[in-house]
Amino acid sequence: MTKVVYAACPHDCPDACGVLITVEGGKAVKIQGDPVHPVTRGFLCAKVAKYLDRVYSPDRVLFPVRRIAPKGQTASATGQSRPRALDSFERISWDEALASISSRFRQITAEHGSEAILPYSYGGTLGKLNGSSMDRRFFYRLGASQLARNICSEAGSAGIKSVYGIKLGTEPEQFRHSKYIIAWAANIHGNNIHLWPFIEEARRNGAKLVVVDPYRTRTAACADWHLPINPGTDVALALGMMQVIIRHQLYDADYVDRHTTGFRELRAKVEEYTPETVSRWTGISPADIEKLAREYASVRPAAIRLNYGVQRSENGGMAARAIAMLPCITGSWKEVGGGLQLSTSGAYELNEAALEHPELMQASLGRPARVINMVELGKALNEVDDPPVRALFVYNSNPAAVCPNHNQVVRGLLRPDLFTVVHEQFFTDTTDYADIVLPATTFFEHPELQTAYGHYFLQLSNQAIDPLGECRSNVELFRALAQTMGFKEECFRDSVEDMIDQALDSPNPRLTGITRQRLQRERHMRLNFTGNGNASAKPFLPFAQGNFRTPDGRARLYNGELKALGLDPVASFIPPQESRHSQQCKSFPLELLARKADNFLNSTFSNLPNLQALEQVGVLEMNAIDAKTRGIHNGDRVRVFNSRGEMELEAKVDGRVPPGVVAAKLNWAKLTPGNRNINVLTSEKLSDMGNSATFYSVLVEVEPQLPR
Ligand SMILES: Nc1nc2c(c(=O)[nH]1)N[C@H]1C(S)=C(S)[C@@H](COP(=O)(O)OP(=O)(O)OC[C@H]3O[C@@H](n4cnc5c(=O)[nH]c(N)nc54)[C@H](O)[C@@H]3O)O[C@H]1N2
Ligand SMILES: Nc1nc2c(c(=O)[nH]1)N[C@H]1C(S)=C(S)[C@@H](COP(=O)(O)OP(=O)(O)OC[C@H]3O[C@@H](n4cnc5c(=O)[nH]c(N)nc54)[C@H](O)[C@@H]3O)O[C@H]1N2
Ligand SMILES: [Mo]
Repeated sequence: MTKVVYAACPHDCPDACGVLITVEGGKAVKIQGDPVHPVTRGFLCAKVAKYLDRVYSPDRVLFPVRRIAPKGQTASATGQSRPRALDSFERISWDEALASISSRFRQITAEHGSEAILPYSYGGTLGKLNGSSMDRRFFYRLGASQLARNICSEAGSAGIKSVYGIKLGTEPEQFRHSKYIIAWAANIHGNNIHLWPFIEEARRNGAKLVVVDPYRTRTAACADWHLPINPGTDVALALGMMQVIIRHQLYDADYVDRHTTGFRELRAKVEEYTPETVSRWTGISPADIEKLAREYASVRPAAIRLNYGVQRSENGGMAARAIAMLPCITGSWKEVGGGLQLSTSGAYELNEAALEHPELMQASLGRPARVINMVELGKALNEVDDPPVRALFVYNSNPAAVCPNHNQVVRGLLRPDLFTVVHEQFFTDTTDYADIVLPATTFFEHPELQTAYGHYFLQLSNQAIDPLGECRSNVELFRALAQTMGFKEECFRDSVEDMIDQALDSPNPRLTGITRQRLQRERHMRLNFTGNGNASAKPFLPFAQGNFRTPDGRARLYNGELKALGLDPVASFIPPQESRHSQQCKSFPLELLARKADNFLNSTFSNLPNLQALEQVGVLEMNAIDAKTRGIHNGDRVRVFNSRGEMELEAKVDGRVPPGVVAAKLNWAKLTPGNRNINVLTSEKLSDMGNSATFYSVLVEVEPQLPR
């Protein structure tokens, strides 16, 4: 029996692909991109194209286990994580696992209160059900601490919303009509590959592609123009561009007049951001700033693909804010192929309250539980005392790899009095510190409702195969745990179908006509932008007629609310403390980009041999000038360090980074030579807006490592 099952890739990527899984005799034998999906267009990224190797990997966690050895790292750099990881555990049944978790939770609640329990989850799956439904109900009902999920995008979200009031942007399909495209901190080839064919189509029709990124990504290498900007200086560049645009009267006075507020204040503000001044901060010549601004404002239509790289910086909120103003002053929102995309996620507005039941927290605790920012896990585990965190429940995340200030995180995870449960598909860096590990399904093994943050389709993902071993989905796990804890509320018995219906039951007019039954038949459905039940293929131009989600419907070039945060209500450039522009750079003069790998997804996929073969790990990319002044040659072992940590890497002098900048990749710590990952160097410092992580504001020094 052969069947083809329609599913949607739930990984943390803007593309949210439609996939077809061929199943023979209960086993998945083939995966391909859905040729009918207007954004997937029949192809998959290198990672998901090889997904059968992930699902059927011999390293999967297949049954619950309990720790029988001291906590700590279990694998060597040779990459064999599973056999040694399993040595530290013994197999137990699901019933035993659930019973011991609930008895520990009851005991901790009795001794310290329920807020001593902390859930920890992020982007393992972005599926609405397995990402944020039954799990949230469970932890609200328990009265656990709340987690501020700010490790990725909150600075950019706050920046964009401070201007538009909502996260909407240009549809990927419209980029084919652009004549000028700026990929701003957007590694399209690596992180958003399904946008690339639209850009290629635009270029065949004469469009120019400009990349603003300190690092020479594959995208930058094939662009028409690469501007390697100094990290953390994008606010200055955007304000400088607006200075040029306003000075040359290249702005759209009619659009500005009708659809924005604060242009007068903006005009006054940008006066000080002359190309000469901006050049000193950004490292981009005054002539290039002038040229970029003039071309952007006069070649029509012009689109900006802004991505989250720009906001992993101390001033990341302000950066997103300043860049978001550009299409508002040029009026580029009016044109098909114009505008800007950071994220499309604001369009869905599913019924989150019905999925998550936040009122359960009030019922059990009588007040909102305290909030712990996931970026500050190290601090939470080592310093918080009111009450201390005594239990950590990790799912959809690998904090021992992805969290900043890794050494501090590991110190916390090693605490013998911390009870740690990890629900996972693999024995990751984090399971090395778990008391109990529970086996999780992949998206082949459970049904799901899928949104996106890089397009406007909603998808229903079907289950293709039975769960492997004793794997359970997040939904099933938290449903079972709620029963074991004796939670009686009806919502803990909801089925997947119930929850999909609840999610779709929302007043959002863009969901008009979209039902579970139709999604089942049609696989993917574009959100309904006409407001009636009839889907239309017309381009969606979110702000062509204004319609910003602000109190007066106008884009806020001046936003008084920013004053409460101590920020400039228009925008202004404040150099990051960890940058070449600060005092700290006397001791640690190099700016580190602790980047993602093109062939991994954050730390996911980094344990799979077929993807490891595509990525060189354990290297520090350096500019020839910085290498030479330190007596370092290509291939030398080097020590990279700052006040938080150090690691040994191999120097790679490859022309990808400008002087003053070094770069390295995120990877599992236990699979990195030296057993440490790049987050030993990153900091828990939060961004200016949104309290987000600052992975790209990091100073380090590098020295040759003498052979031992
Ligand atoms: N293959 C792959 N795809 C992914 C991911 C992955 O790990 N691998 N991760 C997924 C996730 S979680 C996310 S959030 C998205 C993120 O997608 P992106 O936002 O594209 O994420 P980053 O790779 O963090 O940053 C993009 C680029 O910003 C550059 N950059 C760093 N600092 C600055 C700066 O100060 N100014 C400017 N102009 N550029 C800067 C970096 O060098 C990088 O090339 O991608 C998703 N897709
Ligand atoms: N140095 C540095 N650090 C970074 C970044 C960076 O650019 N540089 N990027 C940051 C960003 S943007 C992000 S979004 C975060 C990402 O942080 P995380 O969301 O923690 O990302 P992953 O490393 O992908 O880990 C997700 C884990 O979830 C598991 N998983 C997948 N599906 C399921 C499921 O259905 N159920 C359960 N229970 N588990 C599942 C996977 O096996 C994987 O181990 O990392 C951040 N950390
Ligand atoms: Mo992310």
